[in-house]
Amino acid sequence: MLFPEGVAIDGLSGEVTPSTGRYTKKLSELGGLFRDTAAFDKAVAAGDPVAYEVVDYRKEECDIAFGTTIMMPGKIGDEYFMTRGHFHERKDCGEGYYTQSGQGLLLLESRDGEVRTVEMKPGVCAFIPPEWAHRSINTGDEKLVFVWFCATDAGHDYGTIRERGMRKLVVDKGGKPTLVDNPDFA
Ligand code: PAN
Ligand code: ZN
Repeated sequence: MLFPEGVAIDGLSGEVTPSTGRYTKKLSELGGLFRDTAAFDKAVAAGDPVAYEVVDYRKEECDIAFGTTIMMPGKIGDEYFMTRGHFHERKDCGEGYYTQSGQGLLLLESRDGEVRTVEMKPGVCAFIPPEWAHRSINTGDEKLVFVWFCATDAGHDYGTIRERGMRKLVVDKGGKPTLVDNPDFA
């Protein structure tokens, strides 16, 4: 039987207490994500920093799960540190992203090619509808921390975005995050 409990979420560190799992993505695990491969190789060789960390609170016997994503600031070439991005496997599963600290941009793309962005800033909860791929981008100089919540069995389809990329990129143009076409979009 599951029992209720209060879960503390620290809005600055993203720590979840108690948590049920976590993983860390180092830059070297994100090969192919950034266009500037020379800058990528250089950053990996110079220490392979952590790009982001995900902490979760999930019980397989329950339909909802939540947790945090903690994204480090950084850039590879003119692209900011970003998550891999994915569709959910279950076609009826959306998600919410509630930003607690930092600044970012959520890049979304529907199955039929619509592109939208939602600003990620403290106090804003982004609504991610089902069948929209979503990628978070830390456009600020500090950690970007957000709480996510979705169905426990939503599932992650990473392959689609890994293979063909997203239609748009967010690049630093003169210090401003700017949405541009992805020349490599297949
Ligand atoms: C989030 C993401 C998390 C990391 O929990 O999984 O921010 O991003 P990637 O999974 O794209 O690497 C979520 O959207 N879960 O469904
Ligand atoms: Zn998701």
